[in-house]
Amino acid sequence: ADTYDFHTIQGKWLPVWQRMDPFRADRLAGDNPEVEPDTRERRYLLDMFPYPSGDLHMGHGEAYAFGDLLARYWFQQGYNVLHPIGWDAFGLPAENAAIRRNAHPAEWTYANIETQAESFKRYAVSFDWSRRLQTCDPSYYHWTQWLFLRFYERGLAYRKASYVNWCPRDQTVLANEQVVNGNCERCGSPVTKRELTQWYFKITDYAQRLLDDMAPLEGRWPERVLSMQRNWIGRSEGAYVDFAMEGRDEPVTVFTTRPDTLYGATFFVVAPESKLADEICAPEQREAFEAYLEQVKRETEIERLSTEREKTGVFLGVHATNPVNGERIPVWAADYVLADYGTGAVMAVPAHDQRDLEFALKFGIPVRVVVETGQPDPAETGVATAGEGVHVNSASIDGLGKEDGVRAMIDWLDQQKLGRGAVTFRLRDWLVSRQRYWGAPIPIIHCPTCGEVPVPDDQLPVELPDLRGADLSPKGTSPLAAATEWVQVACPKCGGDARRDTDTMDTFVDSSWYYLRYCSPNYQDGPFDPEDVRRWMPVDQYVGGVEHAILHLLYSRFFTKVLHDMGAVDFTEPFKALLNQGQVINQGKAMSKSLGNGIDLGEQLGEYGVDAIRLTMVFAGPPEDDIDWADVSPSGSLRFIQRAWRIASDVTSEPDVDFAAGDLALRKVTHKVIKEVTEHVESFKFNVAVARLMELVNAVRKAIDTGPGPADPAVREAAERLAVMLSVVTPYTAEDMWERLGHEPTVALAGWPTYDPDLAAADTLTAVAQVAGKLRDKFEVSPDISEDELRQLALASERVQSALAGREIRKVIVRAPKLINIVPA
Ligand code: ANZ
Ligand code: ZN
Repeated sequence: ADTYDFHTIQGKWLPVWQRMDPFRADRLAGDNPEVEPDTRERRYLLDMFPYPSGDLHMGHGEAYAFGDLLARYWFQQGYNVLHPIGWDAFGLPAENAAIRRNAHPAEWTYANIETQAESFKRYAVSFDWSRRLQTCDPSYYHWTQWLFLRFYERGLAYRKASYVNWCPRDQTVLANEQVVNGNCERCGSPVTKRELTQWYFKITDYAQRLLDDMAPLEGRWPERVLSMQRNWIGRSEGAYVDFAMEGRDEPVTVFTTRPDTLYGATFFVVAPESKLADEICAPEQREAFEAYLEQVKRETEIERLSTEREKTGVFLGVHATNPVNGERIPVWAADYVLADYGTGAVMAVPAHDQRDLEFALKFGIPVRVVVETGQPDPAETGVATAGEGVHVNSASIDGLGKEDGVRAMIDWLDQQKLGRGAVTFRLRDWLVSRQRYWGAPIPIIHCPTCGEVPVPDDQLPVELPDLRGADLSPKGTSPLAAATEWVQVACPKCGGDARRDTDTMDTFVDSSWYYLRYCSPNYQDGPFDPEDVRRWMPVDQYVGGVEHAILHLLYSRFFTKVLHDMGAVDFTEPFKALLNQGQVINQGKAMSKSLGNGIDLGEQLGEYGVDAIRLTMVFAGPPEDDIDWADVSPSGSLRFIQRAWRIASDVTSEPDVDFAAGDLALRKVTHKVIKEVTEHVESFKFNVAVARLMELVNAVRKAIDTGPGPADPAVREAAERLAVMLSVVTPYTAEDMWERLGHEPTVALAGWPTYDPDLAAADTLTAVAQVAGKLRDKFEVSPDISEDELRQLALASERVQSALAGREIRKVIVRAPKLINIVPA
């Protein structure tokens, strides 16, 4: 047919590509890759893998359009590209949906995966389908469990009882990262606290390295992500200081960033839910304390740290001794001190810490200025003075500035053995256990005699019991506990009756190593073939949403470091470069059911076709920016694609014509466009690259209609180059153009065009500079030089300057690009 119809074109090429399977990694390897390896330079492009919670949505459409553009560009460049796909298939969304629909999470999950896989194929993403994986497959979580055991052996997986974030609706524990503004990330319910024994990964051991190793990522990861990670890790320098505590043999240690303010410490605060508070509370204050504790447990962390809220607290009826002056200061419990930061206890310096000041003013505790900053008295103003100043009322450090004071005080504490310099991190250990069904079971057995016993490696995977028909709705204990036969097991050590751990792992554990599994997805002897990982890793380019800026990326970095320390990999960072795409929004707002502004990807594809939608995504703006679907024009994209396709149909020359014999003007445009598109793609300016391709389409159209005509070799050259470059954005149209131009499929591997630098060189023309109307200098300039650039150029000229001979300039007349006239006074 000679009219463009995307249905026909999609229906024609999809099966051809499926037969060809052109995007396999190591495609050029022989039957025995050890003997005949694919020796081309390798590139690993990783798209964040999807959750199978329904069909693909607009956000997927965007993210995978960008990822695929880069992957296809690399394929065209001739690299040996690894571009895999899989599913992050465990987790709450699948489980909740399954409960709602009264189906097993596995059925629901695998059905969605099939739907998404078909959609990906239709969307023409250049995946290596032979490497597909699903984290809920036993063949995958076998190795998630295996890794858990290696962490356990290294002391990096441990259990402890603690207050945890609890979602009352989902009835499950949440990691700090999953609490957003005090609410459950998934369901939005306010998060409360609960004491539970939970499994943790000791990511805090890696806090400093997670910071240090960010250096090589500068400039290759978005700065926003790096700074979010830095804040999350939250390194603080300061000191530990020991305070003697009434009724207790051991001193109590506090962490402070301002040891120099010790003389200003007029009270002492402990976190209400800390063991210490419970231990030291005097009998006559017990009742008040316990009432307060109950109140605090109902609060969220955000409320507790809020600076807006009125301070609350209760006196514990005991005193601590300030080590620098022997002063007895009252000990309070207050919710603005957190149990799991620093030591859970603080020395309070109301003059120089705002929270302490508000507390002191409310409860009538003295405020003592120890740093003279020139600001008014905090006790009067209610504003603590935190800035630079000179120490006063501080004995030996009087007269010193802040930094010297800190150093002198740490030295003194050290000598007296009353404290020491210290670094703390805001980063907490990673809570990995969940009381839910749809996750990888924790491979530990609890034996009454032997305690925690790891499941032996040869008994992995510990498969999920079927539990078909069982009630999976959240109850606060793991549904696995109901699988009695599964739970009861012989202790691997003593053979006695023992019980399996019934918790499952956080899905972030699954996604912390999937990029390694892709290197050898069928490997049976470990999570990955070390040789394959050495060939492919680290990932050259990671593409995904900024919503993973902290959690997933930090955990993956942590996993990589642990594997490095185990000697399993020889690198310490998994992802060399990161691209965060923006969101697809509609009418300026995130799409949501309640707003009714949702756009369905499937419907868009049905109306405009895959290529037009992909092009719309790419052309909308810089990839990091949000795309407002109300502002873009898929029909405009479709019209452009039709114009491009029409050009290929119009070419009348044979495929072997000599391009050099073609029309020079058109050839110049073609080569210039190749040059610019290449540069724009390399620097992720995909939208600008598309704009250049549009320019090329216009130029060829003109050449066909009013210029040298459809038989000119330059027209064929332009059309062929256009097809290849378009293939990274609009693969169906490009393939069809390629066929119309007389070539075999697939255009995807035709090879990225190169340009002739002479033809691509920008045209120049001669600009003249006059002084008082007299010609003084000439310059070769670009036709699109700006007035300002031309002015700069003229004023920098020695000839112009000597003609001016130091005279004042009265007027400058600029007629870019050709003329500038400088009129002296
Ligand atoms: C005395 C002091 C004087 C402090 C002063 C600050 C200013 P960053 O920088 O975030 O690490 N702190 C320590 N542990 C705490 C906890 N568990 N909950 C709440 N606050 C805690 O904060 C460190 C500072 O926060 C510490 O330094 C301590 O107050 C407080 F003029 O000690 B400071
Ligand atoms: Zn035992």
